[in-house]
Amino acid sequence: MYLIKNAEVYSPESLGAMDVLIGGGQILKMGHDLPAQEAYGVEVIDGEGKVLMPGLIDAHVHILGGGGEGGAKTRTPEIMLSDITSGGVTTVVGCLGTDGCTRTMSNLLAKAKGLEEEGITTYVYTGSYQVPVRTLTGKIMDDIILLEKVVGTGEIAISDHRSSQPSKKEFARIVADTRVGGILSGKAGLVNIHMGDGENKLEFLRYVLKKTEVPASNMLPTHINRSRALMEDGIDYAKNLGGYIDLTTSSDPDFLDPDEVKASTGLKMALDQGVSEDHVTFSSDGQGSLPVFDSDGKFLGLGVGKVTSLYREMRDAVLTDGVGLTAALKAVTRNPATLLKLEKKGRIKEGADADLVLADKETLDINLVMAKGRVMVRDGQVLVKGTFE
Ligand code: FWO
Ligand code: ZN
Repeated sequence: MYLIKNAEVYSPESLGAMDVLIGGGQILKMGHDLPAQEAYGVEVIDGEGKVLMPGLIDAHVHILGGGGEGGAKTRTPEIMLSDITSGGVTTVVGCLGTDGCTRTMSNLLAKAKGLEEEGITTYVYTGSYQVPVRTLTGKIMDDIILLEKVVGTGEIAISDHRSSQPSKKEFARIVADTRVGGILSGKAGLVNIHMGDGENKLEFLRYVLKKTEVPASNMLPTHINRSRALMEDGIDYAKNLGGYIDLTTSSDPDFLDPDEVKASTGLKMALDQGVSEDHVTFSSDGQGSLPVFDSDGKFLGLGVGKVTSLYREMRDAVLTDGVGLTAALKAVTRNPATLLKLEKKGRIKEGADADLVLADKETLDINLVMAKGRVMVRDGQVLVKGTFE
C-alpha cells in the first residue's frame, strides 16, 4: 500500500492538494490529512510540490512493431515494457498498420497479453490498414464480442496511397459492425482510422455521420496533424459535426515535414478555434514506422515512433503552447478513456485503478509512475523491466 501525501491532484480536473491511499491495485481513499498507518506496511510518498495525474492512455501503439514500407528490413521492432512506462503510459491499445500480412492478430494478441502480464493494461483493435478487414475469427463483430482484449477496429487506412481504397459504403459497414460489436459486448466499438495525405481528407467520416445513425463517438481519425490542410479539416469536423480527432505525437527528426503540425500546437489551435477540450486526443503511433515518400510515391526512408512522445507533447502543450494542464491532460487520459469506455482509467477517484503519474509541479518532470498499484518507474529509474530488458 502507498499513501501519497499532499500532491496537487489533477483528475484531470484540478482537485487541489490531497492525500491518496492506494492498495490492491486501486485508489482506496482520497482526502485531507489521511493518517499514515505505517505499521500496516503503508509506504508514505511525499507529494509536496508535485502534481498527481492519471496514468496516460495511448490508444494507438504498434506494440508488435509495424512498418516494412521499405521492404522487410524496415519492419520495425517490438516494443518493450519500459518504452511505455518511462513515458508515464499505463494503458495502451495495440494495432497493426500497413502490413496486415506478416503481422497477424494472433501475434498482436499474444504481445498484448505479455505486456499485461508485465504489469500494464492492454487492449487491441482488430484489423490493420486493409479492407476487407483481416480479423482473427473472420468477422469484426465476432472478434469484438468473443475476444476480451478487442475493443474496436483499426487502424483502417483511408485517404492514403497505401489504403485498400474502400468505398464509402464499405467504410460505413466497418463502422456499423464495430459499433454493434461494442454494444453487444459492453465495450467501446471504436474504429481507429488512419488518415493519409489524400485530397478527400475526412469526407468518409462526414458521409457516415450524414447517411447513417452511427454517432461520432464510434470513430477516431488519427494523424490529423500530419498536414496543415488535414488539421484544418479536423478542426471543422470536430467543431461543426461533434467529431473526435486524434493527433499523433511521434515525428521523425530526420525527416521533419514543414507542413506537419506539432501535436502540442495542434491542440492549442483546435482549442483556440472553438473545439471542445473533450473532443481532442493524442496518441503516439509508438513503434510504428514514420515513412517518407516523394510526390511520385517512391520510398525515401523511415523513422520509428516512440510512446514517450505522448508525455512530451502533453507537457509542451502546457509549458510551450500555453494550454491549461487540465485540457492537456484530457487529451492523454480522460478523453481516450471515455472513447474506449474504460471507466476505471483516465481519472483519479476512489475505486479507479491505481494508474498514476507523479511529476514536478513546475517542470512536469516525471517522478514516479504507478501501474495497477505497482511502482514501475521512480526518480528516473525503471524499477519493473520487461522480461527481456
Ligand atoms: C504514419 C504506421 C504513416 C506502420 O503515415 O500509419 O505511415 O504500419 O507501422 N504511420 N505505417 C506516420 C505519419 C503519421 C508520420 C503509420 C505505419
Ligand atoms: Zn497510421
